[in-house]
Amino acid sequence: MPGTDHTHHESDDGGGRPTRRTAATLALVTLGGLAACTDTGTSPRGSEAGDRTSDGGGTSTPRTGDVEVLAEGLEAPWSIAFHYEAPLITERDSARLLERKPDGSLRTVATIPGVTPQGEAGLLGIAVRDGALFAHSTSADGNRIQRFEITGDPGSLGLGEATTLLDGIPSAANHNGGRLAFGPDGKLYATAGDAGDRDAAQDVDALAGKILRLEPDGSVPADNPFPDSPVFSFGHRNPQGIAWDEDGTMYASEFGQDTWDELNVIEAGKNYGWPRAEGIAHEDGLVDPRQQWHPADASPSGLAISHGTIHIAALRGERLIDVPLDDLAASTPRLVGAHGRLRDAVIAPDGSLWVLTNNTDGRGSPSDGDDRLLRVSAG
Ligand SMILES: [Ca+2]
Repeated sequence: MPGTDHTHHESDDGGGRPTRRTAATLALVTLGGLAACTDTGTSPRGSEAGDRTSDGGGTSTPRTGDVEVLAEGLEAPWSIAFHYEAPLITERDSARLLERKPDGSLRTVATIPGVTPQGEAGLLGIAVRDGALFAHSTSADGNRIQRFEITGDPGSLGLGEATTLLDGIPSAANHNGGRLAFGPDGKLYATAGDAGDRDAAQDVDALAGKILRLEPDGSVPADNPFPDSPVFSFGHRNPQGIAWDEDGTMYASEFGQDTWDELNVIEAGKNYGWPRAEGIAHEDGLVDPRQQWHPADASPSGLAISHGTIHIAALRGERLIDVPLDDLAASTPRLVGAHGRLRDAVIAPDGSLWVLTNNTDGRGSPSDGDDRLLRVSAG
């Protein structure tokens, strides 16, 4: 990869292992693995939040401020999706697909075959539609999008054989994209990083540095902007979050190089600038981001939209960034530093906001398996 483009990778951008990890967080680790927090008024989490509430009935998860810990013991988790009510979680490096069981514990549904994790590559985004799992992962031959039938019932889910819908998406240890989501149009969207080949982002014949759009069977939609191409938008560096509002407008987060991370409104066939521009450039022919942040304050990965607000999970910024849909140039940071790096944000079937932490990857230290799945108040 270009020697000039190594300054802002998602996983080395924090400058080392977090040191502000709280005593309460360390206490959480001692809880041991995958135990759920569904049963008790004796949680050691009490020290983490002065305003922890107790329902007294033993039925709710202990609260830590406006955050509930739904699962812990995760290792480099990347994406959440729901099969009906059942939450599914990917782990990037282990290539495991996990299920959060109704009792709150985690079990392995399957290990996705043929995944070759390296740096930011591995098992990445997932989406679920009509009883099938769609997974974006890295193989020895690049990133691919695969479909698997989901079998069984919640608590004992399984996966059928893989059907590869698209492969040969350029992959790399950095700028590897990886998000996957269904749009309101029923199409499957995927984000592809430039994989270290920045010029590929401007080449509409290349799959790197793009947002891609497929039919659920992997074919190219007839109304894609470039004939017979899955390319939907181009000029992206490393987009990792996509979601739509109720009007069908598409939003995407993107890692900048070392100056500006971006929030973009995505439209078919448009050029989002990279590498000609990073952030707002006012150049003819390029679509500017609607908001930009310095990487230290953001490094945005997954995003979700509910109740008129875009919620962005930020890695290096170690926060949730809330952006109101009616003012895309505004933002409110939340949970700053409280849970470390955040990787994904999704809206659960009940409308609540779920977030994955991301403190166990890319630090060059032994894995603690102490990443967590959180439920966060909407605002
Ligand atoms: Ca841009």
